[in-house]
This record gives sequence, structure tokens and C-alpha cells, in this order.
Amino acid sequence: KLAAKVFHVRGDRVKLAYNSELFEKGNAPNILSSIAGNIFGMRAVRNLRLEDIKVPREILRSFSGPKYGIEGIRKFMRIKKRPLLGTIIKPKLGLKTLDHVKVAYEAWLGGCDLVKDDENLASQKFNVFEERLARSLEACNKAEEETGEKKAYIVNVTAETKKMMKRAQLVEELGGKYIMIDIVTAGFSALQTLREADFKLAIHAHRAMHAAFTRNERHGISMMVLADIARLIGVDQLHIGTAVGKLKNNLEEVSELGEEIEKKTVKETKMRLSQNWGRVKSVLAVCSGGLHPGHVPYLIEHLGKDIVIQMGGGIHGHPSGSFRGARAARQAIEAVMNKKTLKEAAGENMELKQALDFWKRR
Ligand code: CAP
Ligand code: MG
Repeated sequence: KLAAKVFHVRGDRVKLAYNSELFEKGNAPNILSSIAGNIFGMRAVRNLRLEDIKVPREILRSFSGPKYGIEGIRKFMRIKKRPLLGTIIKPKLGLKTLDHVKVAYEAWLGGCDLVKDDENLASQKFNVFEERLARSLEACNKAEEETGEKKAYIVNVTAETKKMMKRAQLVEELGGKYIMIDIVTAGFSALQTLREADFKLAIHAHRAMHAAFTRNERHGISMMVLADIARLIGVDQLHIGTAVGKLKNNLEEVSELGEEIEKKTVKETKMRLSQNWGRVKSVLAVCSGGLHPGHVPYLIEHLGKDIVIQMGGGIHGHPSGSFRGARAARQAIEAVMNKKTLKEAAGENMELKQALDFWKRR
């Protein structure tokens, strides 16, 4: 009765169904230990790639899902239609706390909605978590007052789980809006603990280390599966790639990923099973990795407006610094929202013109 059933074989593609009694409800590690565990190492299998999973309602309902989702984020950030603009403080590591905060403040003033820590910034000697959090939130509040816009600091809480929970607690006490967790290196059990503590914080999911198993088309686990697990457990934002930036991913894969995390139902395609997400909220797609203002029209045209466009070097590498780099990025988004070409907008915005000239040569 409980045996898995192979119900479709076409060439090297196989579909199989598991009886949901085989899994403990609400237990993400347990599900993966079955469908993505020993099988990869079986001598009988030379290569294997888990392309997608389709989660039945009784399992969907046993997880929290996103707390905010796209609608909730747009509501608390008061951004109705346009993509959100995010940046990552660069250099990734090495800035002392006050220098980190200064860069963040300039980015918010310049027009970024979100400023996040890089994925490998935690609580190093040169930039201790508690101090960075307190000073960055002060700067964030100041930038909100000065710009009249909602701003958010996405602090990276990734750590051993008990420490991570304490850090998230502190963010909530200090009035933060978001936390960030590296979901692969932290682990799915830690992500469940963080989500199920139900902090009033939106969860930004970084996927560092995913390419260790998602990149090889012949062996591993696709980003589609990782996106499903992230939505199931309940992140609010998730990196899905860019199709244009520095990291390997192609447009078809990225746009299907975007649908998988944003839509209520998704149709079957050659790479994806259909899925009805029922009451599970959407997840806001984060496009990041080697992006600069010149990429904005392509991203919006191909991935829509329900995205975070995130630029690290693409903002802080601007010839006139972070403030003007953020202005250039925001000018690019406003141009597309006002149906102007970047060339037209560059004619009216010096920072954007400088950025386009600068990045064109790279
Ligand atoms: C981007 C980034 C992000 C990558 C992650 C970096 O910085 O901060 O971590 O986007 O990749 O460290 O490379 P830049 P993905 O904007 O300076 O490239 O989004 O594909 O998960
Ligand atoms: Mg990074």
C-alpha cells in the first residue's frame, strides 16, 4: 500500500508518486530524506536529478507557508506596483560597523528600499551583529524620515539555531521589518524553527551553496525543488537568479521559478510539474547577481514587476559612489515604470547616464 509508484517513464524522465502516509507532516527534513536522500548514492544509479516535486494538500497544510508574501510586503513597504530596489553592502566583508552603516544610509537616501547584509556577513570581529543591527536600524529610521519613504534593513541572522533565534528576537525588539537567513547552509530544520517562531519579521531567503547541487544538469536537485521547500516552510523573499547577471541561470528556468513561487497554481512544463498552492501565500522573487541599472528593462520585461531588483557592485561601484549609484538604479526603475527608455531617462538624470556609460564598458 505504501510503496512508491512509477506512473510515467519517457526516455530518461520518470515520474513517481509516494503515498503521503510515508512522510511526517510538517517535517521538511524528513520529506527530503525520503525523496532526495540515499537514492542519489545508489550504485544502481549513475546520475540522478530531482527536477520538481508536487505537494499534496494534506502536506501543504502541515507547514506555515509565507507570513507576508508579495501582498504583505508591498503593504508594509507601501510600494504598490513597481519592483522593489535592494542593495547588498559591499565590500562583502571587512567594513567596520560604522562604515557599513554609512554605506547603507547613502543607499537608502539614494533610493534603495531595502539594504541587506551579504550572505557571509554574520558577527565577525570587525562588524559585530548587535552593534550593526542597532546602528543600521537608526540609520534606516533616519533615511525614512528624510525621504518620506518606507525603508528596510535586512540583517543576516544566519548562525547556530539558538543564536539565530536570539538574533531574530533582538531584531523584532528593535523594530526591524526583516531578517535574512542563508537557507541551505543554515538548514531546513533551522528555517522551520525560525519561521514557526512566527516573529513579526519578513524572511529574506538567500540560497548560497545551492549551486553545489542545482547547477549540474545530470546530477543533483533543481532550484525548482529548493524553491518549493522554501515556499512550503514559509520564506517571504527568495533569490531566483537573473538570466543576465554574473551567475549561471537561463531565462526559461528563472521565469518558471518566478511563477512557481508567485502563482497560486502553476501548469506543467517540460521542467516543472503542475502545482496548486491552495492558501499558501506567494513569495517575492529576488533578482540579484552582477546586476546594474542597464539590466532593469530586461528584468522587468521578462520577469515582471513583482520582483526585488538587487544590485551590490552595480550600485556601490558607480563612479560617483553609493548614493549616486542608488539614484541611478532607482532612475532606471522609474524610467521603465514611466514607459521611458533608459536613453531618454539618462538625458534627464546624470547619475543614470554615468552608470550606463560606466557599465557599458564592462
Ligand atoms: C550579489 C550577491 C548575491 C548574489 C547571490 C553576491 O552581489 O550579493 O549574494 O546575487 O546569487 O554576493 O554575489 P552583486 P543568487 O550584486 O555585487 O553581484 O542571487 O543567484 O542567489
Ligand atoms: Mg551576496
